Amino acid sequence: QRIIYLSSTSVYGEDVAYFEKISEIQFEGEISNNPLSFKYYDENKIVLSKTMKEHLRFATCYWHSFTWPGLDPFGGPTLNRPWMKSGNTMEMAELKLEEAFDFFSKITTPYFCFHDRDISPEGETYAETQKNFFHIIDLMEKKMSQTGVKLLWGTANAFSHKRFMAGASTNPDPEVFAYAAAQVKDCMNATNRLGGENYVLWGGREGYETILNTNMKIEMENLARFLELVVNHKHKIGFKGQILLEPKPHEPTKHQYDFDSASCLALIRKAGLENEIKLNIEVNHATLSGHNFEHEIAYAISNNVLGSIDINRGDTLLGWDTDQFPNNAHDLLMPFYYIFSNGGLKQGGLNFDAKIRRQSIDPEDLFYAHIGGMDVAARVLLAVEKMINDKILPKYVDDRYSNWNNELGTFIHDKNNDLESIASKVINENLEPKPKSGQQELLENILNKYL
Ligand code: XUL
Ligand code: CO
Repeated sequence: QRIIYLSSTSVYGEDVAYFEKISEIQFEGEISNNPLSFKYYDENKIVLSKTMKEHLRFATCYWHSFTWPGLDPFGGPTLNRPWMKSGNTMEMAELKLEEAFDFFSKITTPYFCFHDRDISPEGETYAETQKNFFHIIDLMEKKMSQTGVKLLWGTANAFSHKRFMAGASTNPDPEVFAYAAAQVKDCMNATNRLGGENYVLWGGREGYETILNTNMKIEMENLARFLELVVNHKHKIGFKGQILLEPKPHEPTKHQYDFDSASCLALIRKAGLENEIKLNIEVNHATLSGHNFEHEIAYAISNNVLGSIDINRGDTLLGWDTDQFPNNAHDLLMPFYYIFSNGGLKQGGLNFDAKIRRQSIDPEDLFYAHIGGMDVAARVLLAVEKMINDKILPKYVDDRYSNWNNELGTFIHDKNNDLESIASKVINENLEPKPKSGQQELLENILNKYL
């Protein structure tokens, strides 16, 4: 009943199902030369009093790994996969589900993530689209209980179809808003049924191309209204997961209202939902916004809105969202230090919102990509454990701010005091601040020791 895959490479000379020749990936340690093994990710290893599996909460994503066919703006599909052979049909959706769960089980990410349109095709009408979707959700529910793979989050794709070309909730046409609302309602219900731990909203086209045709006030009010509807629905259906907003500065639209963590928090506050919505922060979106990942993480943690992570990597020489698998330990060290010294990922996780390169056309390539990402994250977690136990960084930082616990700091924070009483202290006490070294180079040298 499975469609047979004829591989392009010599390894696959015979007819096989796509991942048939690959078995479950095992931890073999640094000494192993087997490229299909983990060198650092040992899911049962205890780090900072939990297992690696419990800390890192990896998820494989459905879209880049099973739906994207290897397109770029100049060329067509390169990934010759059996579930893409005869178009976007229900038969193909069922095969895709089969192969995706085979992969999830073999790569051993405990979670996965999906968009509604990744798992099932659109029909002629929304009613038909909905029927397709819930048919696959029924099968997915069975697959999840057979394999034990869990859902980190679901989300709706309200950006690919041409009806969304001018946005979803920020569209000038309320019919498009209603259409997106219908999709999000169904996808939230499905996520709830599957025991999803979060529900993500990525704006996609919630922005604009030119102010010439745009009423920004209406668009932003409608976006806030959408967030309110989502939160109300969450409570109505008793969904226990977190609602997360995912920042991205541009691409596809030029200006996005959800530009970065700070702009997303402003939107959440505009809707009065600061106790209801957190953030799903993506590495490559952080760098596209002109920040780095650690800034976005630190901003979210400082404002108590860190929800989950889309883990990937950009390319410093290319100015777009390359969504590569993470493999640079240095880039992850401070973000992970911040996350794991502040309580960890909790209900969130590390979702591989990452794709293999167009030329990576063999079944093994998807494994190498995930293995590399899981190993680098595990390696950084081990380094972070040492950093936390050594307590060197907090010593410097705490010392730098320690005067805020003294008399002047307390005086400034005391609401009974005002600008005049603070200013008069400068004259009466003859205050003359003494500059102190920020010690950046010293701290950078300390950090290097952990890699
Ligand atoms: C797009 C992106 C999305 C979201 C979910 O750049 O990151 O895949 O994560 O819609
Ligand atoms: Co993402």
